[in-house]
Amino acid sequence: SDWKTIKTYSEILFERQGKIAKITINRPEVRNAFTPDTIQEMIDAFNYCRDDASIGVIILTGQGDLAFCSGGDQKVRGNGGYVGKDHIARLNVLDLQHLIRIIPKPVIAMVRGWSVGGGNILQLVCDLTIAADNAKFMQTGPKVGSFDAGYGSAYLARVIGHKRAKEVWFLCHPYTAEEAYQMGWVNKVVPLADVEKETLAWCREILQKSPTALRFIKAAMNADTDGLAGLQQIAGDSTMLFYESPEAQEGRDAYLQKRQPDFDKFPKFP
Ligand code: 1HA
Repeated sequence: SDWKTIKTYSEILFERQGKIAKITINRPEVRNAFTPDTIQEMIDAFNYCRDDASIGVIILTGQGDLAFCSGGDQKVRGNGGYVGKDHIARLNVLDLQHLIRIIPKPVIAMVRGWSVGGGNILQLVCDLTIAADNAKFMQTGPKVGSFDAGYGSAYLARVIGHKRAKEVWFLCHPYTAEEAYQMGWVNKVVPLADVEKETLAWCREILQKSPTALRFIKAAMNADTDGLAGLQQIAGDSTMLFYESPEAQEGRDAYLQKRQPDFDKFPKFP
């Protein structure tokens, strides 16, 4: 394929193809269950994508056809969270959910096979989801003694509706790709063999669009959902644009030159 490795990790793959980055959970022997180290590597890779101005869209996926991700690795589940190399019990997938939400570039989940538990919430918080026709979606928390009462519940209810979200969590049934599509849980279902081709086509269309426009649309939808934290994000984007203007630069320059700023020359639009 045309993918080139950006950086080598032990539990994920991190590749790019032009302006498209791809982060792949690479633990297929456990259906791509994640440990705190898997998550830490994903956080590192997403931060790389955030900083690299030449990356415009990010694909999140799992290795192989059997699973996108089966959630937290129950073999390393300790008593206060999941335990990685540093022996600290963590729920750091929550930090990753937040990072996927605030990263100002579209993130697309490409789902083959099982999308389960905390893995299914990663799929949920991605901006878009392209599912293979073999995809299956399921929450298991109430069966295995866990729950995600944050994005996993309240945001799920926004996406698929309250009745459906309660059903998903109370019954822990699996849902097919087609059922997920009917619920508005995923954007498109395609044959397994075509899922990467279709995801790349969506990426290429997105890359033709204004990155600032996309950034504000994502931030606005976050602001509506995330309250003050979402407002902070869209406010930060406004500050970023303002810093590029002569009006803001006059304020900075006047301060540095120890003179009064002259803001009169700037228009006061209606
Ligand atoms: O809820 C949270 C959080 C909440 C708040 C804050 C942070 C959170 C972080 C995480 C989570 C969670 O993710 S809780 C939910 C944890 N995940 C599960 O309960 C899913 C468990 N797995 C399954 O239900 C099934 O394996 C499967 C539907 C994904 C796939 O079934 P399949 O195709 O029949 O394969 P299976 O034979 O079951 O699995 C293949 C191998 O992968 C098995 O290992 P083996 O017997 O060959 O040694 C299986 O044990 C392993 N495996 C699969 N999923 C996991 C796993 N091992 C550890 N952890 C897993 N999640």
